[in-house]
Amino acid sequence: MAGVVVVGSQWGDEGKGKVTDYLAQQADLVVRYSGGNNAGHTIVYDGKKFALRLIPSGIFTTGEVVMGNGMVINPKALLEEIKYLNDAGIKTDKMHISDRAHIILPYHIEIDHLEEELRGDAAIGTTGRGIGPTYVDKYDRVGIRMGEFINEELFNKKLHQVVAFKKKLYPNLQADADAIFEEYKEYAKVLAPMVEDTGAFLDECFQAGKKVLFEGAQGTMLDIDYGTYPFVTSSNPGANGACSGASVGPLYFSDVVGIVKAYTTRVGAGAFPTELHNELGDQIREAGHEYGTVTKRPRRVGWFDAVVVNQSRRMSSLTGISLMLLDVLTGIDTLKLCTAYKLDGKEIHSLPANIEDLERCVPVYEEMPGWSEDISSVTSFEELPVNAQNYIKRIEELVHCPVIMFSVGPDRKQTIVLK
Ligand code: 2SA
Ligand code: MG
Repeated sequence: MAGVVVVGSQWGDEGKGKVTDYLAQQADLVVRYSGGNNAGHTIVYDGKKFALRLIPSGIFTTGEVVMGNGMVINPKALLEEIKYLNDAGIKTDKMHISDRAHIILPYHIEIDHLEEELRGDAAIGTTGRGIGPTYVDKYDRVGIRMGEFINEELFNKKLHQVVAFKKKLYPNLQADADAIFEEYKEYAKVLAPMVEDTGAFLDECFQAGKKVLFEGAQGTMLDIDYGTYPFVTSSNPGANGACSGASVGPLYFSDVVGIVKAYTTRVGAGAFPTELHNELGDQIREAGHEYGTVTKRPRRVGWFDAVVVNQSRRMSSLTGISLMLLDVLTGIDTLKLCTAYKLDGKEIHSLPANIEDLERCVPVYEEMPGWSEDISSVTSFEELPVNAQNYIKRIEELVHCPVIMFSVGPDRKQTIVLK
């Protein structure tokens, strides 16, 4: 089958946008299946830097994209993003939006902020885009889906019902159903022609032999089921989410590419065993421009954690790894790789379920000599300094997965394909 999935295999921001953009050259269309405008995918196209939140990064290459039912879509943000692309001369006329995707409305954003405030010290550090509350509504069966949204009468009725219901739960909620309706019904009119049963559309594409790329958002450690709960997002960013989030079966996928940084980062709160709280961490943050695409928050930085990536390999059945930002490690004398954790004196090789236990885990490190040569213009594995080659080989061994690509800079030609 011709489906390939690209998944973030740490805590997000591994460079999925770049790899998707690259792999999209061999695809006919690109599908997003989870999350919403909490994602921030950066792509350099035609020498210009673009940041996308909702629209699949493949838009630059295939032109044809699908936003699956597993996504939560803020209609206003989507229209802003469409305009942003159109103003730059990028067409968005082949966009398919699932009639089953849930929409984010102003009260979801209000509740996101309200709940983060209420959590106090236990705040998750969400992106504040209303993601969690929209997924809550989906599972609570009070969500509004795209198919209803584009039916003015249905939308009006449901919106008033839901806002009344929410106001009973959150007495301080400011949301005004009439005002939301007046504003959002106009957005619905513009989006309506793009809304359809995308599961059926994808099936037609597969039947016709088209090559489909599935673009993950966030990363597997932010998975609601298998991530570092409760410091996670409210969806399944891994390949596991591609089936339910795009309404296709597991046999549609032939390859799953895990996107992995040569080190580790995360934004938001939550345990991070290999985090660096020193100058070296600051140095890597600056060299890697490690700031949130959406929120501009500085990302927390740490050593490569093979326990995390190995767990992601297991969760998503990774068939290959794309190792990103290798150039950022240039100039560091000694590199450390975390091979296991020590918990209560015992060595463990997977993440414990309870965050309290993960917080107590002490990384077990292996050291490797670094390299000082500029690697930003290498075009093959063989051109890399031998220490960089060894670093890649050791990662392959530790996570039981071949490195099929690596990247030494933001440009398309700085992506080197190995296998
Ligand atoms: P949310 O808003 O409910 O999904 O937040 C819950 C947790 O998920 C994390 N999260 C992310 N982590 C990394 N990158 C993300 N996307 C943006 C980016 C983030 C940004 O690409 O840079 O701009 O700040 C992303 N989205 C959600 C979040 O930090 C919480 O830990
Ligand atoms: Mg990102």
